[in-house]
Formats: sequence, C-alpha cells, structure tokens
Amino acid sequence: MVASSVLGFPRIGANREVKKAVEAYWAGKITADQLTQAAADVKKSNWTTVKAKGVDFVPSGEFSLYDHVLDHSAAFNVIPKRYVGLGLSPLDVYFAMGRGRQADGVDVPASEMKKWFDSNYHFVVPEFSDETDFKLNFNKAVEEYKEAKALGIETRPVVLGPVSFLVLGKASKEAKAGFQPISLLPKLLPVYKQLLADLKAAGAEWVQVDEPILVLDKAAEYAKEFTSAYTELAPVAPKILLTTYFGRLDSNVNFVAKLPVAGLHIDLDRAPGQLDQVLAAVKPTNIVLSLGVVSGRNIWKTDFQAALNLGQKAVDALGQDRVIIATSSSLLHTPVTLESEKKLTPEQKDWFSFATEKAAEVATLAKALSGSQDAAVSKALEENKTSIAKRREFEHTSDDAVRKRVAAITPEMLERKSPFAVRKEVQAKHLHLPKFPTTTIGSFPQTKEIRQARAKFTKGEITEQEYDDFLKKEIESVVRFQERIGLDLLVHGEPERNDMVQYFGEHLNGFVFTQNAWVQSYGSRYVRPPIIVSDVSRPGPITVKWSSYAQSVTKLPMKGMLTGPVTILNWSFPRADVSRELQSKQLALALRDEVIDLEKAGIQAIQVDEPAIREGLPLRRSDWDEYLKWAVDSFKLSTAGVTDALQTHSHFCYSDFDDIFPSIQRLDADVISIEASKSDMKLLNTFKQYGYSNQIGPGVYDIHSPRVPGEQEIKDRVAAMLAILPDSLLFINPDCGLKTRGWKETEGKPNVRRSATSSPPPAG
Ligand code: MET
Repeated sequence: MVASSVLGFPRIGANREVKKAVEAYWAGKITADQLTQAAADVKKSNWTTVKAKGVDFVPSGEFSLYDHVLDHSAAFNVIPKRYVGLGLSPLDVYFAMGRGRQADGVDVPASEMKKWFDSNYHFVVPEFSDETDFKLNFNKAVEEYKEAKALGIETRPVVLGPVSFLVLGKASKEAKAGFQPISLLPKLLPVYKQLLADLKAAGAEWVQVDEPILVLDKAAEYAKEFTSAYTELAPVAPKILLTTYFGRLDSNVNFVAKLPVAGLHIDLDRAPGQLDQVLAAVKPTNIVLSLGVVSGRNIWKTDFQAALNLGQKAVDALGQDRVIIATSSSLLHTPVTLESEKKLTPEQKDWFSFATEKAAEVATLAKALSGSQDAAVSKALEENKTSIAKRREFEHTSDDAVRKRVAAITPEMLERKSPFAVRKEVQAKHLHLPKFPTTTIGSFPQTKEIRQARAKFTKGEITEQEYDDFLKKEIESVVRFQERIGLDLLVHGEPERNDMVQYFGEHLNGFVFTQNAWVQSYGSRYVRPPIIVSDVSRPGPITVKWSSYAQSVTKLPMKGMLTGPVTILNWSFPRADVSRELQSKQLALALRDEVIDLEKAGIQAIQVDEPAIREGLPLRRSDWDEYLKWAVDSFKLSTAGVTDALQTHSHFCYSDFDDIFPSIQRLDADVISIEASKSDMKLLNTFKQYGYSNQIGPGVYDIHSPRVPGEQEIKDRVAAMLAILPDSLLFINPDCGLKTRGWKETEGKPNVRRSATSSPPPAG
C-alpha cells in the first residue's frame, strides 16, 4: 500500500485563533493557561482535520505559538544570555527572544529574524557559542505526540534536524572569532538522542526529521556531520523520515542515500526532475521514499495525472510499500481551508486547493496508487481531470496586448537617461535635501481607526467620498507630524493600503483575492497573498491621487510609494502555468506606467519597494543568474521611464546581499534603504568593498519590535555607519515601514534627525 502524509499543517487556526490568543496574552488580557488552551484547540482541530481527510501520517510537534525554530532553541536551551535572569517565565523568555520586551524595567531587543529559505516566512535565528549549554528544557515533540494520542490520534512527530538547526543559526556576539555553530554537533547530539529516545518510548513509530539545508549547495560541506549525526541518532530513534524540501538534492543524494534512515522525503513540486536520480540512489537500499507531489507552497489544485505519473514511476522502481505520497513541504505556507472563501466564483474556487483540501489530495493520490477501487477515489480522480482541463482552457485565454507589450521590451527601456553622478546633481537642484536627509520607509501606523474606516467602506457603510475624506485627513496629519519632527523627505503614510501587495493587486487586472486565506509571515503577523490568475495590466493610475494630495499640503518634497514587480510577484501566489519572469515583466510594465504618471503629477521622488528580491533567489547558485537577470531587469523597467530629476528609491529588508551585490548595484536606484539595525555592520562593509556609489539609508532602528530605542543607541548606529560609508551618500531612516507600530512607539522613534545629528557625527 502506498501511504499518504502531510509534512506540517498551518498553525494559525482557521480563523486566526492563534494570533488572537497570542496578542491577547501579550496585552495581558488572557493568562498563560488560556493561551495554552487556545493552542490546544487549534492543534486538536488540525490533527482531526488531517486525519479525517484520510491521511496516514498526521504531523504533530510542528505547531508553534511564534516560530518553530524558536521553539527548538527554547527547548534545547539555546537562549542568549541577554534573555536570562530577567525574572521572566519561560514563556515570556520565549516571546522576548521572538519580539523583544520593554516593560517593567526589562528592555531587551528581539533576536534576529531571517527568511525561511525562499519563502516569506521568517524564523528567529538561533545564536550559538562555545558556551552554549544544550539541555532539554522540555520535549515539545513528545508532549504534542502524547497530546494527540490522548485524543485518539496517532501522529508522526516533526523535529528540526540537528545539522540544519546549527547551520541555520549564527555565532553569538560572545562567541570567539572564527567560531562555527556546526562545531557544536558532538555536544548537541546527546540531547537529540534523549529527545528521540523519549519519542520512541512514548510509542512513536516514525519521526519526521527536517533537514531542509540538504537542498542547498553548502550541504555538501556537511556530509561528514550528516553521517555522524544520523549514525548516532538512528539506533535510539523511532524510524527516521529525513525530510528535504523547497529544492533538489542534486549530488547530495549520494551521501544522503547512505544515511541509516528509514525514509527520505523529496520535493517533487519544486524539483520534479530529481526523481530519477533519487530513485537510482535509494533503490539498492531499504529507504522508503516520500514524494512531495502536492505543493506546500502554492494554492493550485494538484494535477492528479501528473502526480500519479511520478508516483507510478516510484512504485514501479520500489514497490508500493516503499512509496509515500506527501505534501512537498509543510503546509504552513498555504491558507487553512478553501471553505472559508465565500466570495470566490465557483469557477475560481475550482482552481484552488488550500491546506485542508491538499490533505485530501495526498490521501486520494495514495489510494489511487494503491489500486483502490473505491468509488469515492474514482470520482475524485474524474473531478480533478475536469477541473484541470477547465483551468487549462482559462489559461489559454490570455491578454494578447499584454503579452505583445512584454515581447516588445527593448534594452533602452531599462536604463535611466544619465548615470547616477549626473542625476545626483540634477536631483539636488530640485529636491534641496540637506546633508544626511531624513526620511521614512513609507507607512505610518495602520491604526484601528484606519482599519475600521476601510472595513466600513468595504461593507458599504460609508460612501467613497467619506472614505476619501477620511484618508485625506489621515494623510494630512501624517504630513504635519513629519514636518513637526523635522523630516526632510516626506511620505503620505500609506493609509489607503490594506497591504503593500494586496493593494496593488486590487488595482491591477489579473488578480483574485480571498477573504480568509491568511498565511503566517512571522510571529503573529499573517499575510493574505493575492493570487495571480491571468495576465497582469493596469487599468488606470493607482496611487497618483494620494501622492498628489499629500504633495499639495506641504512644501517639502513628497516621496511616491509603490511596491516593486518582483515583490508583488513573490508575495502573491503566482500562476503555475507561465514563468515567474513573464509575470514579473507584466507587473513591471504596469508599474512603469504608474511611475511615469506620478512624475507627470509633480512627484519628485518615488520609492519602488523590493523587499522580496533576495527572497526570490533560487536556492541553488547555478540558478541565480537567470533569476537575477529578469528580477533586476523588472525593477529597472518599472523605474527607468522618468527624467534625471526624479529621484528613485528602493527599499529592502532582511537582506543579505553579500553574494548578490553586483545585482543590487545594477538596480541603479538613486537611493536604497536597507534593514541594518539588527544585522551587524557586515552588510555596510560589503557596500564599501564594492565601492557602491549611489545613496544609501541603512536602517537606524528595528521597527519590527515594539521596543523604542534610546537616542544614544541611534547616535551610535549612525556613527558606526559613518565609519564605513561616505557621509555624502548617507540617508537616515528606520529599517522598514511603521505600519505595524502604534503611534506611541512611532512618536518615540522617527525623531532620527534630532537624535542622529544633534552632535556632529565623526567624519566618514
Ligand atoms: N513602503 C512599505 C512600508 O513602509 C515598505 C515595506 S517593506 C516590507 O510599509
């Protein structure tokens, strides 16, 4: 029999119960026990749902109140010193690590967050040093396994593997120079052994051990560590299913197939081409192969025929008992259920499959491959065939005009008229910005009032005129605030935007929106990505009205604010039938028109945010050039249609640019602002090393944390920046938009001009 499996289920609750409970706990409105209860309810519902869909391997242990890597760090006692001895409960230490804490005399910043591979999920980076004292503070995997068992549900616990845990982490500030987290493996393994042995004792037959770094080039460097780790763990553990996802194993399969594991999971959604190589490698072993054929990353209905073809190939090579049909990765990156969508047309609904529906898909596929004669299975196969055929038909009805426009893009359309040095002079005459210009990244607090007004407008409780008037008032007050605190380049605050991607999607052709399709981005922040379903075009100006209004109420220059093509693409669910490149270029052309319209309307600086450009980078280096070519071209296409006088800005956050620096340079934005408050100054050294010559605003404080930095802290940051970058190029700004912050924290924050430059900074 071919078995079915789900690698992980969304842990936010069908109605965002976890967010609500966690935030209520932070606000002191519910107790820790009530939070635990809310979590238990969601876990129960997840297990019951997956099981009810007929899945054989139901995951447990992957639930999280904030982040699964953070759970792991807390469980293994990987707790940086700054969070210890503050008199906090273990739960509050956990949250302090995730989001910082500033209350009752305690003032600690959040730990660094990083993108989880090429997804829009962020994990809290573990910090290691020689002094890391691993011990099992609690065994979450066992506890949740037992919790499910008590409900009568047998599960397969999920654990992050030891090599990925160390490699995803970083050396802490206290660590000696040259310290490598992987050197801790021998110290870490005994704790893993204990964890896994406890699981076995509790009755778990299998354990899913995630080693996602196996799809990266650098995994090859750790072949020895993988071998020693699994040789040591396998004898005491339940049967280990070693899981890889988001990419292909490539030659790493050579050592992976020799590991003493009982099963191996591969992602055939992202990398279907790896099946032959992996089959050849595992055939001579006893390893069970888990095939990730149902995408954990997109929302499209699985093409059963294509999945069955892959499955059949594996069954032919290994036999039914050595094949599992699975989701490609955890379903964490997909919304909970299509059932909550009441506004999609039946035609649209028929295209999609969310986590709950995907669980049913793996179960059906496994049964079909096992040769089931069940009428329900044949019916599901028939229905799938019809749906897929209808979708293919829809895809062919593309917008010809858009496709022709993309085909007619010329190299000249990607370049500004003059080089930066010339533009800088022209712009200086127009913008009159002082030395160390201060600005913000765009958004100001999305207050309850703003959200309420938007909800009323959406429900038709207020007229468009009333909503517009409300937004104008908001814009004006944000403008006045910026004038009051002395910022130089203003923004309108983005009150009209529900979200930086959704808003643009709603004003472009080719997108579909959901009501409840939330996915976790980090901690209690969830996003609701729009879905690109057909060719994209701009029916008319989108932001011009707001930016022009904002400019009309101030004499200071106003920065127009757009989300870039690559980011709109990466933070949407893309089409699966055409390339990402084509979708990105279509978006770029739409934005190009918007940028040109903004300039015509008198806006002198325009920021085109590309925070997701790094995230879209393929996981394998050999695939980078192709991506970077079209991604950078898309940005240039969207921004290069203006005169030299227009100052283009772009913004990136959570960006580690060391290895893609030439592409950042090639963007040729006049000013870029980057996240720099949490990462060390390494990033800036890269700019220096490459002789980056355009202007740059490294963030001076972390807006993702509610913590308000002191004035000295900001001064120190700026001084450190000036020690690296020439003062003529430096902008002063926070490291991201302020939309997630309240006004209290905001008022405490962007007084960066006063704090940064009140005493003369050292010469750069
Ligand atoms: N302009 C956007 C903002 O300020 C950029 C955000 S990047 C995640 O919110």
